[in-house]
Amino acid sequence: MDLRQALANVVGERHALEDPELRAPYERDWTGRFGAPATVVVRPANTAEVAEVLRVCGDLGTTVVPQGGNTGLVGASVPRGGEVLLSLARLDTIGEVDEALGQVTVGAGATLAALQAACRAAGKDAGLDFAARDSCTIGGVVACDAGGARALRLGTARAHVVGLEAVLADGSVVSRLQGLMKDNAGYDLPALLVGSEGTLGVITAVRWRTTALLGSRVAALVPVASVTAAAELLAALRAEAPSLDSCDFFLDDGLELVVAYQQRSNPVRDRAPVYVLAECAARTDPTDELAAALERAGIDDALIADDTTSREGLWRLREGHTEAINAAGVPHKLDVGIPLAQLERFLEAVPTIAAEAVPGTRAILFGHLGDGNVHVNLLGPDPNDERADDAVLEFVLECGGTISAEHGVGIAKARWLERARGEAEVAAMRAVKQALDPAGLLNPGAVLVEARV
Ligand code: 2HG
Ligand code: ZN
Repeated sequence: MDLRQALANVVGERHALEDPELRAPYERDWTGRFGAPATVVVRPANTAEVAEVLRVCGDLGTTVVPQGGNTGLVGASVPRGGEVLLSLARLDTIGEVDEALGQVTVGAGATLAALQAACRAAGKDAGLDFAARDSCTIGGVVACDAGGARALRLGTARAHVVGLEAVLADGSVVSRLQGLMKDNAGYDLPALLVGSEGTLGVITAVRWRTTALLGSRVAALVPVASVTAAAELLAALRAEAPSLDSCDFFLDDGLELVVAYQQRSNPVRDRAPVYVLAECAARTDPTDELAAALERAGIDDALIADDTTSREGLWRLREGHTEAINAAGVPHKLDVGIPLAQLERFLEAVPTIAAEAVPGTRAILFGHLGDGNVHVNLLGPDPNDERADDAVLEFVLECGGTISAEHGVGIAKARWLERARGEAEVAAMRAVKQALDPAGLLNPGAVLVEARV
């Protein structure tokens, strides 16, 4: 029996897609930089079908790329060519929120926005948020340990995972969905699977820890003269505003690009090299806390937004960067983490470093100030020309930073993992991969280059 038919027998004819037109949306990533044809796209309906799909692929020796909402930015969730593309989109059920425990079981294919809505309906908060909320799915969010703006207060996806269910490469199912907060019996397999980018197992469901719903929010967009001034503002916010929920930044050229793309008038009158977008959230109005922090930092020209519409208007300036950049070309995306003390040096040097590596390269820099998480977007180099990426990543390591903060390593940065983590750590990672996926079935080439399995 051929592969497609064997898979169709598991998931049903309608959910084993061979037609190139039907496969196409699963085969190219959001930026347009990564992707290749899959042999077949399979859309199982539940964990048992996922397990059977992996067994069939194992028997026939076919590699598998798991995919959630296809919003990944490092090429980890689209085919490299010839794999089975395993879409988790149909595993989208969200259980009832257990109000006493503050937990909910959510299928890998449920979107972050759907989880947020379910939590809100139960008087809770999902505690995680970022621009891809309407398309990204919880399995992918956990598989790459996504972060977003609120990570500064509530942590990355990892902090919200009480337990999870996953199918391992041999088709066996491991499950910790009971929601036991204290359960240290044996190795913490769920923790190992968080951030493993589909290379160690396929996450099918997550037991999610909700947070308190803080109904009162206020945001401030603050133009500042330098990154040093931005860091001083961050310190003042931390000192004066325990309600600080997020603290992002962008630069003036990014603002111009976004405003032009969104065809709106620039709401910022006092132009500056750097803009900080800070938001406070509390049960009672946090405006006074925010005002006290701004005063302590000597700021009197902030744009304050204390209603939902104006807050969303400010956030569109920050979150709109990704779409505006995509409209300008196929970006090389380097999601990196930089120690705050090195941030000024980093942001100043990167445009020159990138342009020296590939003349004409344009660098657009923005991100999450509170975490030192910088999204370096490079426009200009061909999709396969990695000279500018390499030069920037080299500088990241020189600054004592990390090559991946919240998007994952994927295939985009796998080459860099050993430089970043060192030989011993990568050898241990290979040993884990070898133990859990000895045939190298799952997401080959992601995280570990040529995993010698
Ligand atoms: C964000 O913070 C996302 O908006 C995407 O992590 C970043 O487009 C990017 O580089
Ligand atoms: Zn981000």
